[in-house]
Amino acid sequence: MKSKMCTPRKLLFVTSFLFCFLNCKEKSSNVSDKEIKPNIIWLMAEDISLDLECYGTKAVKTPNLNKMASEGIRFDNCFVTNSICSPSRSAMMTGVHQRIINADNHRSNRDIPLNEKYKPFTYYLRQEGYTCILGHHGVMSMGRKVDVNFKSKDIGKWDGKENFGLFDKMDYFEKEDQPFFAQIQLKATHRGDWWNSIRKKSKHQVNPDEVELPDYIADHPVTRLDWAKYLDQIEYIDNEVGMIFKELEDKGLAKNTIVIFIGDNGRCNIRGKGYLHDSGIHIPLIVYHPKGLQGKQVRKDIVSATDITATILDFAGIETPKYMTGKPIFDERFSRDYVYATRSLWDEIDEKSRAITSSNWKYIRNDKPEIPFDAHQAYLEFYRPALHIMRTLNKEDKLLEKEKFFFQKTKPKEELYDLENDPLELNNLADNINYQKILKKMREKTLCFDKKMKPTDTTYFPIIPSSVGLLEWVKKEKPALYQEMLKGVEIGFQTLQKENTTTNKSSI
Ligand SMILES: [Ca+2]
Repeated sequence: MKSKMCTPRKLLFVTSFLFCFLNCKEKSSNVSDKEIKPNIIWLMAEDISLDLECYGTKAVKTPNLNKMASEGIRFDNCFVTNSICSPSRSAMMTGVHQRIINADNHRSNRDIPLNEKYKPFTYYLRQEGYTCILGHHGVMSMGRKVDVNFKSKDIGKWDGKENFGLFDKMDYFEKEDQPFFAQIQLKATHRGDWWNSIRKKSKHQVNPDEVELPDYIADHPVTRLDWAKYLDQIEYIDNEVGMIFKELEDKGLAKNTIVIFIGDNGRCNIRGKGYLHDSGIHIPLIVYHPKGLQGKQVRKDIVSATDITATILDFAGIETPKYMTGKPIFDERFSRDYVYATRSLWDEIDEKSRAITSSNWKYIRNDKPEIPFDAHQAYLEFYRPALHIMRTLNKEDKLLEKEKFFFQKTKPKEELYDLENDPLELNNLADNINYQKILKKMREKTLCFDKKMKPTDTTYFPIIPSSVGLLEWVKKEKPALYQEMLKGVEIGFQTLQKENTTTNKSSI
């Protein structure tokens, strides 16, 4: 569906013109863009799929996001371009697919400057007079995470040669910052030792009996409780969203501030974060615009997370740089047939999978089929109770057919899913003789994207994850605790990391 409304850039022009016209008798050219450009807040929730009440999830209560969606525009088909944090965030920070800028490998190349052709999008906002703010004083851990795979600094100037600063200031947006852009991370939904304490303090603990598990996760008290805890974290971030809206009201900024809510990758669970299945790359996106765009809309068209970058520039009246792969989603000309997503290095697992999603079909090509879905990645051992429960059930031959797929010894070389009839992607049609025509088309299209998104350089220098050593240490030094983990208990990755002085870097 294409928007029939005024595009943000046109709207900005018309508003500027009217403002100028009405004031021209008093001041000739004293109209400052600063007074009329919208402020923009980008709320980025960690590791979240479409598990909000406004997307139809029953057990969870998200009144603030419901309100945002009912007064704004809810997007039902937004996808990230990589299913883990740093590559996905690198793409969003530049508006360019992360493969092109050689940022596809998690936590790599942190000392290598971007090719000079590419710039973080805050560079353009700052040129246009925007104050760029990172984080928020009231949210968990101040919401400051950036996590991009190119040389950068949180605060300072950017020229891409000597200076690599992305933002101007931290934690507070104020009237005098206008126009401002604030990027705020909502961290609670990321797996962490805080999940238990947030659940404990919650006034509405999600009832494990009420959660609806997807068919590929075994129904078990541990998997239900784990899912309920995840939804508790979503309720926590919903409160944070409410708090930010209240602050906008209190500071008299609400009428001129656009708020965008988006995820950085899918939920951290089986087939989620780290995978190219729907639950790894399909994320929530809600755009609230107090005056420029008609609310109460639901858009079903395919949107890429990099499109949000171009859209923010569009809201600020800035033309999309030609090199960007993202496109402004409220432009009348917006159209996208596919999102191309990749999975490469994540900690010690050097994967290579590529996928495209259209409105009806999903194709995944696994170039390393010998690496199983259940790759025993050290970090994930600490944070996926469902994995341990289902491994045990698998050994006992108690998994249902739909649940076994993840535990195959190898991956299929190709996967093809009919999203309309099989949204959970349970039935791989790649070997089905009736679907060879669509398979061929999707395969060829993916190869085209492989070429189109060809990296400027392919060198990468990964960080060695501390989680590998930590897991070995737990096995050796804390065997009883390790046994607890195998029963689906989260034993506290970060607490253990602090205790184990031989490791020093977090993998989150
Ligand atoms: Ca993330």
